[in-house]
Amino acid sequence: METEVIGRRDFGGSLPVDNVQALASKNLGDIPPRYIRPEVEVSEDLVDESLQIPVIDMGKLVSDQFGYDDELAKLHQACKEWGFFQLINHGASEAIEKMKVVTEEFFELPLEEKMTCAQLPNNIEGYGQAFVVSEDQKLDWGDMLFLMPLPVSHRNMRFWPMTPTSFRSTLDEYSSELHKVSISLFSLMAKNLGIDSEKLTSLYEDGRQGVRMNYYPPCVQADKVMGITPHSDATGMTLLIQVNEVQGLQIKKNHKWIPVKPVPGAIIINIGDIMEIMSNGEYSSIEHRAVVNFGKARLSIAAFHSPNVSTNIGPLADLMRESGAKYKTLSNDNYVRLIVSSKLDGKSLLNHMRVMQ
Ligand SMILES: O=C(O)CCC(=O)C(=O)O
Repeated sequence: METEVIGRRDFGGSLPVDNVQALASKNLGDIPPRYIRPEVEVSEDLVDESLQIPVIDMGKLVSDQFGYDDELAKLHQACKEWGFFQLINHGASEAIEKMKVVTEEFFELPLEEKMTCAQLPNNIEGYGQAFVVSEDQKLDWGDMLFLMPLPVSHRNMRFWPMTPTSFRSTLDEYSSELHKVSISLFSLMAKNLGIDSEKLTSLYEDGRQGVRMNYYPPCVQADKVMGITPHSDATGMTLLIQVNEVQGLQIKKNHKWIPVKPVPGAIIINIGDIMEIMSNGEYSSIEHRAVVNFGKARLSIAAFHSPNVSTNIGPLADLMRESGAKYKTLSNDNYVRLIVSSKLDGKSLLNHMRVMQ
């Protein structure tokens, strides 16, 4: 059931499940069957290490720079053909480095301390897991802390850690720096799509931002578990940071899983379902997953950017004149409700939104 809390809406939550970091620390020989994913072994053969996602240089995308036109075209290509790219020279490095430190410090706290930020029933924010909708669903080998820093007026400080002491101010700065990067990218994408930049950026200026900090503990059966189930992001655009040196992100291309090798200092950007819908299919949101390491914990931080709460989710009018609408339009509330009530399952959410032609 939905509840309204000082202008902020709670759209439902996830069923409570065991803490994976605590489970991993017991060093069990065999892990509980709910985490065993037969499909991981099958898909091992389908990993292709030969390709890498494009790298886009934001330094060249400041107008009138030498190389601007070529880089803009490269960005368009990356959004159409990959839905994923790494962004360098983005100007947010300082905030990112600080955020990495407080995120690691938070997950190193004793469980009781982390649990002061635990999720509550019917709420997606806090420390716990997301997208668990039934008691027999297979589980991911990871814990998360999910917070919604934007809009500022909707922040629920109840879930924001007080330890480490700089966590809150660091997340505040991180949130605003990454929001700025996202707006610059939306503006460039609008240009590439042939629409007035304002028409896209105005939807995101006071939009929603969710930050999901992921902790994937090491696992003795790492080849049989999944850190995060294959999914595309239901939001507009995601800015992802790998916190430590342990790799694990894989994206699907040509029916194969491509491991992403993060460029030091880069932000990994991906197009979300909302951007695929708004661009009327010109850009693609891409299925991705995170695999787990045998010996080391992996940490990542995903910042999801969505339009403001009054924006309906559907193709932009300027982009459906020629081909008609390839996706339905839903109110923002109904779209969010659809996300929260679904389990992660590839691009299944987008399939609900497609108009059969
Ligand atoms: O950990 C990663 O690299 C991916 C995280 C992710 O896909 C998510 O948080 O939605």
